[in-house]
Amino acid sequence: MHIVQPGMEIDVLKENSKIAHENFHLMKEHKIKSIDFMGSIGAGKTALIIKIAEKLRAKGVRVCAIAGDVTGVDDYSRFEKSGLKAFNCNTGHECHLDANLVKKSLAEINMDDYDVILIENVGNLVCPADFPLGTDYRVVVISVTEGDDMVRKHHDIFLHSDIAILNKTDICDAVDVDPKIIADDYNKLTGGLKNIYMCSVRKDEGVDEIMAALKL
Ligand SMILES: Nc1nc2c(ncn2[C@@H]2O[C@H](COP(=O)(O)OP(=O)(O)O)[C@@H](O)[C@H]2O)c(=O)[nH]1
Ligand SMILES: [Mg+2]
Repeated sequence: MHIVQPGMEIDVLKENSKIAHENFHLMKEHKIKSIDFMGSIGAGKTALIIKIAEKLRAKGVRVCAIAGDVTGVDDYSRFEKSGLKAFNCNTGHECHLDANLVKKSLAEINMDDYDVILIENVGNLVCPADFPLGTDYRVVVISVTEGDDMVRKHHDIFLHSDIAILNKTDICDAVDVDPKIIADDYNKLTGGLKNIYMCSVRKDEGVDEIMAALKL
């Protein structure tokens, strides 16, 4: 059983927030832009980061990735295989990255070598919401294969992120999901103040618009 002492949760979040500010300022000192990609398992976070990195490299932007996973080197290896320099960051038991883990990864990175750091968070639509990492933007990635109720079921992560991405629109028909339902839920939840982007990483549709929204 997991017991949180009164006040302890607040302290953890306060400490995370303090370190996130330090991470932010450290990256700014080195003129680095950074994005936190949160989202469900299998939504396409790794695929999207690889695609964005390819497009950045084609423009001469120097980019690396931090691969956040509970265990293993799968995403790290995919990044490296694609030609994207990566740093592996296993959380061990935790269901999210936190600012301190990212601080440790930043210490491994020669920051003067990069303009952009793309961070893949642990696949989870609940836990990462409360733990900002100190990035410029927080993004949540979902896909049509998860059904049309993700926004209705997971308010916090959509409210705590700057934009949402609905990936795999190439297979909407196959999974019988209407992306308009998801977009309507998102607009209702956010009062139309934020944008949800339709995207197919596989077909390279919508990725340029996402990059523009993230000022990449
Ligand atoms: N059909 C389709 N499949 C995709 C797309 N993007 C990713 N995938 C596939 O979805 C699976 C999970 O992708 P991955 O990037 O590992 O998701 P992650 O767990 O969020 O990092 C892989 O088999 C990808 O090839 C897409 O736009 N369309
Ligand atoms: Mg992944």
